[in-house]
Amino acid sequence: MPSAKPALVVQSEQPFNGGPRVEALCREFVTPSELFFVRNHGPVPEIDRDSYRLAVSGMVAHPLRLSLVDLRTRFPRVRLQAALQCAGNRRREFMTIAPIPGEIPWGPEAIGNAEWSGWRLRDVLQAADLQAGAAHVVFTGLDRLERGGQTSGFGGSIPLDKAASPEVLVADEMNGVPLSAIHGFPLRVVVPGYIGARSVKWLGEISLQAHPSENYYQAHAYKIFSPHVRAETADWTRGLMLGELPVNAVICDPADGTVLHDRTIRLRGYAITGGGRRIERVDLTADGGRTWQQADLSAGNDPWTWTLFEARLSLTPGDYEICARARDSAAEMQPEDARTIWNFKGYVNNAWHRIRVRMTAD
Ligand SMILES: Nc1nc2c(c(=O)[nH]1)N[C@H]1C(S)=C(S)[C@@H](COP(=O)(O)O)O[C@H]1N2
Ligand SMILES: [Mo]
Repeated sequence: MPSAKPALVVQSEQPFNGGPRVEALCREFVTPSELFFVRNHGPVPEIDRDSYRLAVSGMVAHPLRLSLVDLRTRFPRVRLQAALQCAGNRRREFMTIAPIPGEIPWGPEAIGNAEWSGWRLRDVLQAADLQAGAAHVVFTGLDRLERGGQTSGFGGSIPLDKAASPEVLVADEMNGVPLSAIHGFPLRVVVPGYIGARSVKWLGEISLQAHPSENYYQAHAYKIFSPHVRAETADWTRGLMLGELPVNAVICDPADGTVLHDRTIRLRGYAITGGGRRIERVDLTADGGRTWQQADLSAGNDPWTWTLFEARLSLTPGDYEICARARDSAAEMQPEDARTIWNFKGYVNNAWHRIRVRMTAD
């Protein structure tokens, strides 16, 4: 669907994948829907609102089949601002270290911060009455993806304790209007603080089980390995399933490679972390980490949204590499060197973010 999002830089048309220009990304705290990145693994399914039912099954005493009207009448509506970040955000920087074939070369634009509305997942789970031993909540989408001769929906799971947290939603609205087809109409999961892949779109089924999802995108993809492991040598049973996001900060404006004339440079960007932690500070350096300047943070400092930052640096003429790094409320910091966290699928790059700028003498 080529015209789905004209404001996005397209990574692929089929399936549609794209994100905004990085400079446009953090101008507003709530990302306008037309600038919200899109990550699809297959074609966008067409779903009829009236015949749609959400199945809740597996280790539950009362399996459910819920229409959109059932959801509206049985559960209290909640609204929540939260960021979604793809595990592949900032993969392009990893690709300059060693090739990562077959994956989308995302810059830092595979992230957005929206206002979601819908119902608490825990309210829906409570209505289904969980059986003892249920430990993972498995989501399956209604998209049809081909993998090794088999067709199935995109899927993944989260541990039950996360699923029971109040911030995890089954959402039908994004930024005050019903979800667009491309963002998951009529219903998607929103799992703040986790990699975007767990926020399953076009949600068809929620299933309770004792172990994580066997879906390809939980059991195989979205696993992380040490830097020396390659696709050919990976023992997939030993890869770690990704869940919570690490602390990360990105300079959005100015863009990498900008030539500047004023002696003061205004930097703006975003920071995000996982696990219900908060961003405590973002620091910037123009001298390779010898001295750091603390940025101003946007108000709110909510654990599930992103935090925007802004700083002014005074620079004499010359070429600079400016780096950003954040620190969160669990005293987590970002690694300096992306090579120490490189992995062959290119996931969760949270190394110091670096841009090069030139300050001219005129
Ligand atoms: N059914 C389904 N859900 C999905 C996906 C998908 O391809 N199919 N992509 C996932 C990934 S990897 C991400 S990062 C987010 C992206 O959500 P967005 O396209 O609304 O930004 O959706 C997730 N949910
Ligand atoms: Mo993703």
